[in-house]
Amino acid sequence: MTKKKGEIVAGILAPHPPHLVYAENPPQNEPKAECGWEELRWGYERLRRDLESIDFDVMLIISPHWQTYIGTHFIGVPHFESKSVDPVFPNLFRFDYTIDYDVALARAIHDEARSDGLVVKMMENPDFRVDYGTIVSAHMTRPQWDKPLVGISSQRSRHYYSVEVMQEQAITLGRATRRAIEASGKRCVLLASNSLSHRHFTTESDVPEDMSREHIYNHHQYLWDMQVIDLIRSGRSTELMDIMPEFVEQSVSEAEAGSLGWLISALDYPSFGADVYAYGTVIGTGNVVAAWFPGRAGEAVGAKTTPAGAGA
Ligand code: 2X7
Ligand code: FE2
Repeated sequence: MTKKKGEIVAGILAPHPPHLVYAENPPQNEPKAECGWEELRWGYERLRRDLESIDFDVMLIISPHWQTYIGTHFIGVPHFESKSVDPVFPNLFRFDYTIDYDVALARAIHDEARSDGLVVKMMENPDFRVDYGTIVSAHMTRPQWDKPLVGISSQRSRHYYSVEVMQEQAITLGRATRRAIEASGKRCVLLASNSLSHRHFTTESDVPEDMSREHIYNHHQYLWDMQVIDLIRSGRSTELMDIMPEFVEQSVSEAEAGSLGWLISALDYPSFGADVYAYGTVIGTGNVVAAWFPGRAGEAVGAKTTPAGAGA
């Protein structure tokens, strides 16, 4: 019997401010909040509801907070348990995690990426500490923690070389990821864990969840975010990739991690729009929760409502 072809069933832009987990008050997180960042948290809630009707095996994630300077690394250890403490916000995020990893799929992507000329490595250190970006995006998308992850590092070629080199490598990694998924027979959800505009406040209010203090950092950042969201909603992926380098430079976007470029490439430049669940700021950074569902191409809000040629 021939093996069924694997597929990407959802590609999600899943930002990871630790504030969102803090405000959710899950039992795994030690600090407790009164409330906060409802727009984003309720957006994630709607995303979770939509994901309930989709059968999948594994979630793949690139987090900007697992950074590697020589090559792209893949988690090659099947299980981790420990506590993750955010280095910048230890007051908000001290999270006990138990995570299973799909090492076979990670290795298959690693091998495909290597055959395309990328520098790659399987990360096999049993004492590795999972970064908070991975944990926050995974938790907000699937708080049951019942699916294994594939963990992929953020290769910092943007800093070592340039934003254009970063993007080229992210595109290559996306293609390799897609091929490995298809060969695996698995149904996969991909998470690009990053904020959009990323200028942020440098001081914190006494009560972190004081929403009277939360707003976009400045209007230019907001305009960049809206332009990117328009392209996401209307399925103009090629244009999105074309403006990505400038977007990263101008808005200090966390897309510099390569995560969003990887996602768009793995989805093969979707010409259908993503569902946008929420936009909101966290310490002034712009964050969008959005998902492309290839099996529902054409249904997304943006695909129907944005006139051809609008925006940008
Ligand atoms: O890592 C983050 C982030 N990307 C955005 C906002 C706040 C904190 O942490
Ligand atoms: Fe971040």
